[in-house]
Amino acid sequence: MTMDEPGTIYFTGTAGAGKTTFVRAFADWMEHAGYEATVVNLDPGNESTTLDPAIDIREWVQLADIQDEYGLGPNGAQVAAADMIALKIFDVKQAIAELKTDYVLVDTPGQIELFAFREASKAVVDALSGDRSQIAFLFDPALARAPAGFVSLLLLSATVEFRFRLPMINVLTKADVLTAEQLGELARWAEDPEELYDAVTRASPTPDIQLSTELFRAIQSVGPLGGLVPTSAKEGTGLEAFYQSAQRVFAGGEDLEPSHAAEPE
Ligand SMILES: Nc1nc2c(ncn2[C@@H]2O[C@H](COP(=O)(O)OP(=O)(O)O)[C@@H](O)[C@H]2O)c(=O)[nH]1
Ligand SMILES: [Mg+2]
Repeated sequence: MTMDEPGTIYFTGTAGAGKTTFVRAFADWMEHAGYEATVVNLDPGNESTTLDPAIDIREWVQLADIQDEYGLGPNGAQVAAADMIALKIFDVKQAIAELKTDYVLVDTPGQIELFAFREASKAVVDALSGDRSQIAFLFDPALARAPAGFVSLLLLSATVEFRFRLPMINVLTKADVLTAEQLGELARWAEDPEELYDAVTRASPTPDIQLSTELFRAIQSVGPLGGLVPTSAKEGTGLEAFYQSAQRVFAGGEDLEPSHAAEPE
């Protein structure tokens, strides 16, 4: 690890999970706390008027141009763009290096499949990431508050980890829309797969026991979530706790990768 290498955090999660809003809120929090952070937008379809990234992929890759040039609709253009980003990534990397920042906060495409499931994204992350990189996976309460939704997000988070092989932090967004009771429940599910299993079986009276059991065996062998940091970008809560979690990962480097990533003794 070189000390002048910035710490990079990629923010991912399902469409509407709050990635863009969180990146802006966290960048503001960091600035107030006296840290140097640079916001990078890797979402060519970003429509946020508030993100205000220092480096923006739309300088290099424009959806409207791709639609015109290749006769594609909006979805096709998004897919083509995901691959084109990889071709421009060394320009992005150069632009980041010139800013000499301590932290790089990367907003990723709204549709998670464009980031998580495409070979090009692996190339993008490999090219941008130094030794100090991690992924924040954002849990949207709209999905996470039902047991089945929570399980789906867990599996998606594990898929992202499997693809990128980077340390992960799981973050609950929009905590302000949940009651204290709901927050407590989500925290228990995050800590204890048995609690989650009970909730899933309670929620569906005739669960596919075989499938649920196998899925939970997989979740358990992947290991505990390592917590779910509750945050609200709207109210500015949980941002310091998120910073501390990210900091622990950066400080520990290899040693602090999730426990299940470690080789058996
Ligand atoms: N209540 C609440 N809404 C939020 C919060 N963060 C984001 N949102 C809303 O969730 C929606 C999606 O947010 P956005 O950041 O665009 O999600 P993205 O698609 O993951 O980038 C927007 O309507 C936001 O205003 C939050 O902390 N609290
Ligand atoms: Mg977004």
